[in-house]
Amino acid sequence: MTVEPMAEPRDHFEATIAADQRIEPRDWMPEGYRKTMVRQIAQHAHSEIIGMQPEGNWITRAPSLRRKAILLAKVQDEAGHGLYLYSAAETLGVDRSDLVEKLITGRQKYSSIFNYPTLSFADVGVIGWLVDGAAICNQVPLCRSSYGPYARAMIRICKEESFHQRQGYELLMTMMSGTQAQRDMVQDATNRWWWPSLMMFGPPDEESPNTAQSMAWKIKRHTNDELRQRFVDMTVPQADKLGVTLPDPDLRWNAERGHYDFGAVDWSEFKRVIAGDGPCNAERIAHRRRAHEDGAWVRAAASAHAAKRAERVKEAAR
Ligand code: BYC
Repeated sequence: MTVEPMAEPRDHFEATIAADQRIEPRDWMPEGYRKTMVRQIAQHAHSEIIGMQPEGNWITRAPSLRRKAILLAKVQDEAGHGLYLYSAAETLGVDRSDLVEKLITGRQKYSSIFNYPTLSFADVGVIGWLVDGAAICNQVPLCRSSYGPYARAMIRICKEESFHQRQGYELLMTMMSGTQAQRDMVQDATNRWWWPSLMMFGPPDEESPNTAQSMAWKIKRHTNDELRQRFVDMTVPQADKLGVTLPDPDLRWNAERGHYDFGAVDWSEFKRVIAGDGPCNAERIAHRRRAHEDGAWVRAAASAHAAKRAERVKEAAR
């Protein structure tokens, strides 16, 4: 069903949202909607790019050729996700180089989760299981987000994230059937990543300034707390099957609610991390800035090539 053009662009926008149809780049949209989309897509793109670092840290030390090939492919997928997302943001009239500048000067956020260190190879498995698991929970509903280019990018991203989640779980299954030292590594990594994974969904609903408007515009389809609960419910049986303990003494099934109850997240830690004071914030940004500077010659060569080609096309048309 398509929404018929209307005399008032605002009416067309509202009717498109109400009919669960997509807003496309050529459509009129309120400035607040455009700004929210740029904010969310840019932050998401930055997260994918910064998210290459914690796992990239283990590429040269993966314990076998097979594990190295899998990890390389996964990290390359994250780069691809970043690129689709920067392209989706550009459909809103912003420039990728400005977004990158905002990231490396700390003016735009990226996910809190990537400010934690990867201390052992078990972290690679736990990131796949918990971090990609949380990402899937958060991003599958975004495939129905109201902004067309974002929703379409999300479909492919989610397919790849599902593969990432499975590779993490398979790695952990293998380690759990290994030696006691390997099982201890998995438990230690789970202890460190569990709470930061719950923080990925954002602040509690009553402290989330953007949720109400983003839900009204159908950018977000569920609140932060709804998705966090969904993630906990999905993950507890997976932890049981794996044989690891989730580090929360308050975690228990609540038959009345039909959900797991869980303990209080330390929101002061979350606030510190998103304000720039997490364990690895400075390192992540410094690394990103260095990589950006190292790539300057590639960007210069690519734009010189594009300019030359445009000149040739112009000459041929004369
Ligand atoms: N970390 O009003 P709220 C991945 C900010 S990539 C940092 O609830 P909103 C993956 C929020 O931006 C993971 N900041 O905001 C990649 C806002 O600040 P501003 C990234 C956070 O937008 C590689 C303020 O807190 N995923 O999965 O309605 C390998 C108030 O929050 C965080 C996405 O980006 C956080 N965790 O909801 C593996 C998904 N949470 O901007 C995996 C798309 C909140 O007003 N994004 N903030 O200054 C979203 O779904 C939503 O933007 C959020 C936040 C749920 C994250």
